[in-house]
Amino acid sequence: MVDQKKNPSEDKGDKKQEKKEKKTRGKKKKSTPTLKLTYFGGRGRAETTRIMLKHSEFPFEDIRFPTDEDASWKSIKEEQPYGQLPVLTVSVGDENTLIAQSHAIEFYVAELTGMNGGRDLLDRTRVQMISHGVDDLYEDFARAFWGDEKEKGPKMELYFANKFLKFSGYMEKLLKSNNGGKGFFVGDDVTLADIKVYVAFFELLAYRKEALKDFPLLSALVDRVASLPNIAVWIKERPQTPY
Ligand SMILES: N[C@@H](CCC(=O)N[C@@H](CS)C(=O)NCC(=O)O)C(=O)O
Repeated sequence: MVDQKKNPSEDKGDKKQEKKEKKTRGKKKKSTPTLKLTYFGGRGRAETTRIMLKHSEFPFEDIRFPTDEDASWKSIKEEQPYGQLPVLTVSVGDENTLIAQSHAIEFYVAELTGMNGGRDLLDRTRVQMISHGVDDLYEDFARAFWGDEKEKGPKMELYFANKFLKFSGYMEKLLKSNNGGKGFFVGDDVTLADIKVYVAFFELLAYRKEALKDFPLLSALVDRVASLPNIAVWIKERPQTPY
């Protein structure tokens, strides 16, 4: 090909193109959000999000107030969307957006990190179905755990003999329906659904070690999630807290 000299208008065109590319490059950089996750000392309602971020190596600030009695927490409480934590501060350029409600935060981070079940709408919906199922499985446990100390024992017995067994049975079956239960809940990769299952069962097993003895697939899934390299590191290094 002949190497032709550029005429001045071509030169201008090149410069315009260069400018445009610079602008776009700038924008692309700006649109990667910076994240700050604010919560209290424990795992609680922030841990699913923390684990997804750790697994995906997405950097974030992990801000923790020691308790909800903390004076610094109280001083910013009313600035939060619902006066509660967790809150995820998403910063893009100079703009900060506060996202409250743990489920909304989990959804956003799952989308951001590609842990939402991929492009298929049905798979993404199944991720939501499993995640909401975990909430159903866990809520009575949490109520008993945080409730009246005197009623805790009998309430837990009732819970583990009924709702826990029923829901773990459903979960085991759902897990089995994907790749025979040897992988994850949805598709071929770990998603928000598996992380939620892991987080809930971590707490349940801390209370009752043998809880999953009749649910071998679920039990293996919990171990599988805990063994994913970045998650294994996080479990080891995260603050050791009672809940
Ligand atoms: N539905 C909300 C509940 C949030 C919530 O109950 N947060 C508690 C801590 S787990 C809280 O902020 N308590 C302190 C306060 O209300 O001052 C969510 O899932 O994020």
